[in-house]
Amino acid sequence: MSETLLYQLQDGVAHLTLNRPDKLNAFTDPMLAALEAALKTAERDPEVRCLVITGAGRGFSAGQDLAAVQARDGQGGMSFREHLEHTYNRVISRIRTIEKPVIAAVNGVAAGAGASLALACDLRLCAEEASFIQSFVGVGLVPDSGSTYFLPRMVGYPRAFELAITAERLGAADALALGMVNRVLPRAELDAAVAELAGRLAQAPTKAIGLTKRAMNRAMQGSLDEALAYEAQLQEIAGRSADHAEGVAAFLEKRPPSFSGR
Ligand code: T3D
Repeated sequence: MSETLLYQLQDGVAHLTLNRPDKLNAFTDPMLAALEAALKTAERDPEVRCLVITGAGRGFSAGQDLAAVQARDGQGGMSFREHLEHTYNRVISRIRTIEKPVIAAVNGVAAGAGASLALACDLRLCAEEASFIQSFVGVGLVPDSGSTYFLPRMVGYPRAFELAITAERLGAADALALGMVNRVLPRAELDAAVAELAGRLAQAPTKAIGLTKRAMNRAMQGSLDEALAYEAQLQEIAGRSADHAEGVAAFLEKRPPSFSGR
């Protein structure tokens, strides 16, 4: 897809690899544009039933490339607001609205917007060496790319605020204890664990999973009554899917289901 963002589709799983390993996969504008395009491709391709985002080398992503920020400022480039709206916000919104599961395979440090990207994914599997840093304050910025939204919801306001204003480096084990990540594995076992989970999700009823994601996204924002009503509305759609019929038939026929994603 691009030099800085690798895209590979295999057995129903789209693998998106941030690829600037010498800079810990810090984001440049071309990389963010490629990431947005890759997410769009994966969303539209019915063959894709699960996505995995990871980083090449020893880092997941060190967030915004700070040399690029300096260059942009020096050249009187986009304002911060314009920049976020044209790049990060589009990527994060796409991850939240794509109705397919998105796994972050956090292979190393995830800092600044790199941490936000990981938090925006549906599931996080981490290497023991992985860590999360809300680095923004270190460069005089506020958390962006969704961190103010995701972090307090995951760990509660007091800890989220503390992490944001101290830029404390949170190791994988502590992130697990706080409920920020799903699993922590030795680095040598991470790829196999991600492949096993992604492979399983790529065989699962994609429509039901996508609608579950939509419902939970909405429930995080609204009241219980709204959540109950919206669940009922989405169940109407899921209930009419081929995978629902297949799941019921397989259960009654005492055989494993073969889901098609329709
Ligand atoms: O523009 C907007 O729209 C605003 C958006 C902002 C979003 C943000 O993400 S703001 C936060 C930006 N990120 C940071 O402040 C993190 C900066 N990096 C670090 O603090 C450290 O690199 C880490 C703690 C993440 C890792 O430390 P360490 O010791 O493992 O690695 P290192 O030696 O610092 O980095 C390795 C290389 O990557 C090094 O390059 P070199 O010297 O070998 O050529 C380093 O300069 C480079 N690198 C790391 N992070 C960035 C980076 N280069 C550019 N930008 C970076 N963010």
